[in-house]
Amino acid sequence: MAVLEILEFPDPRLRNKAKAVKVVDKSIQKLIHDMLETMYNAPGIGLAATQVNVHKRVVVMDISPDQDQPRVFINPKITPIEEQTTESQEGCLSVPGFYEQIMRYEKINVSALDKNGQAFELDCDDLLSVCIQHEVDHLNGKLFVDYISSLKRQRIKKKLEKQHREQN
Ligand code: GNR
Ligand code: NI
Repeated sequence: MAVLEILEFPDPRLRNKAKAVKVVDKSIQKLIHDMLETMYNAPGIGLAATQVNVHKRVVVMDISPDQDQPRVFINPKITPIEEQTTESQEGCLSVPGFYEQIMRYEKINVSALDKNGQAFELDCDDLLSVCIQHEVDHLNGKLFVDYISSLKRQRIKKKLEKQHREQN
C-alpha cells in the first residue's frame, strides 16, 4: 500500500474527465488499496481517483465514525430519487482549509460495481448522499468551488496558489 499525492485546486489535472473501468483487475484493486490508505491518512471521508491523478471512475469512501467501514464505488451512476435539494457544508482534500455551503440532491440512488466487480445499488441520504455527489463530480472534473461565486472561488485560488509557491 502507498499514500499517494493529492492534487490541489487549481491544478488543471483535476479537470480531467475520468474513464469507465472496463475490468476490475489486480491493478484496480491495488489502486483501491492505495486510495483507501491515502484517504485514511489525509484524513478524509471520501476520495476520487481523479484527486490522485488517476483518471478512472473509482471512488473510495468511509463515513463511519470509527473509520472502519470502507466503501468502494466503481463506475458510479447517480439517479436522484426526488427533486428535493438540501444545503450542507462541504470541504475537499483538493481544496484544503476551505468550507462552503453547497446544494445537493437530498436522496439519490447509486448503482456501481464493488471491489470485486459485482454490481450493486444503494439508496442514500444525508452525508453519504452528499459525499457520493461530491465524488462523482470529481470524476467529471468538477469541484465544489465551481458552485460558489466566482469572487469567492478566485480568493480561494489565490490563497492556495500562494501556499503552493511558499511550499516550493
Ligand atoms: O473529507 C471530506 N469531507 C467532506 C465533507 C463534506 C462533504 C464532502 C466531503 S468529501 C471530503 C474528501 C474529498 O475531498 N473527497 O473528494
Ligand atoms: Ni473532494
